[in-house]
Amino acid sequence: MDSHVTLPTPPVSEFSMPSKTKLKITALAGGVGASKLLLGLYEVMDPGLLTIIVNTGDDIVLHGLKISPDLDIVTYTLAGIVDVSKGWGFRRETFHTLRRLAVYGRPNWFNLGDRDLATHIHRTAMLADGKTLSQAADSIRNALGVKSCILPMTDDPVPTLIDSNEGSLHFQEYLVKRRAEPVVRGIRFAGVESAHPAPGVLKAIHAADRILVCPSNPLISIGPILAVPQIRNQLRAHQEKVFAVCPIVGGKSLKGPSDKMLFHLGHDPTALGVARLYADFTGTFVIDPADQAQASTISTLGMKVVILPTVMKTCSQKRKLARNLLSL
Ligand code: FO1
Repeated sequence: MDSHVTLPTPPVSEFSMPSKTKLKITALAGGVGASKLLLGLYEVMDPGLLTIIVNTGDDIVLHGLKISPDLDIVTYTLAGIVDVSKGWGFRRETFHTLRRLAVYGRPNWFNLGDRDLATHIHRTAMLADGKTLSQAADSIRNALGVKSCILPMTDDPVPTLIDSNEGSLHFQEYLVKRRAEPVVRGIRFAGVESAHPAPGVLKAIHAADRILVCPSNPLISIGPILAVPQIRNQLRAHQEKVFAVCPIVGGKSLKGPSDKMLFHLGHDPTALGVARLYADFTGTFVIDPADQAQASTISTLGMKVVILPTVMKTCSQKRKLARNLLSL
């Protein structure tokens, strides 16, 4: 076994650590997969010390409204109002407005609930008043009582476009309207070359005691964040503080179509395949015990490897992974 590989640690018990840690944490996040770990962190640490940099490549304008799914998923999850079974939208949501919109012939493949629409109307109105996406995100998280700082990766529009066997599709068209069925041939983040990191993003990376890359899709959730100029370099400059949690376990995605996308784009749909994508800016790569056999190969990429249970089905598993990551 390579000296860089850390064997499975004894699980941190609910009682073996102080309940709150004073580490300043900055997390890079997509939507549903990331929110599981973020909720664990929110519950075991001082939430005021947590800053989350969120993917906005999934953002889309529908019915004239600016929708920011990953920002909202993270915010609703930490506010305790998310529909836990779906991982997005409000719990006990209704869809009367969407049905009325369909009467006017408007597309209704993207399920915007009645309560959720208030968020999009508020954000769109703020943008129309000359405010930024960051200011809108801050207003929403404050109003919903979320104590952590939630930052979009950029205030500039950077829509993720999927080049597929069915042509170029907006990411939400690919994922929701076409149910991730098209074969992915390429991914683009339109306009990313001229995008700027949102205010506070580079500082949050610099000032953090630890940077966590959540178990999100490396190509279309973490990928857009890394593609914003300066962010990847800033992470490289703080590589020893970067801990990435692998979103692939036993060759399968924890959530969504990551495995399929990795495969179609010529990457290994394995922990090692993800490790290769992160090796230039990650100090420690966290894999599940199911992938222990890949640990020594991953460590040859120059990262430390830590083996921890990363599957989070229950609240206790979310808190346990969060505690384990804070205690490394
Ligand atoms: N995901 C779906 O699979 N179907 C939907 O109709 C849908 C609507 C939706 C509305 C608001 C929102 O914030 C998220 C929504 N999502 C929906 C989730 C979203 O498409 C993706 O999971 C993320 O963009 C990927 O993180």
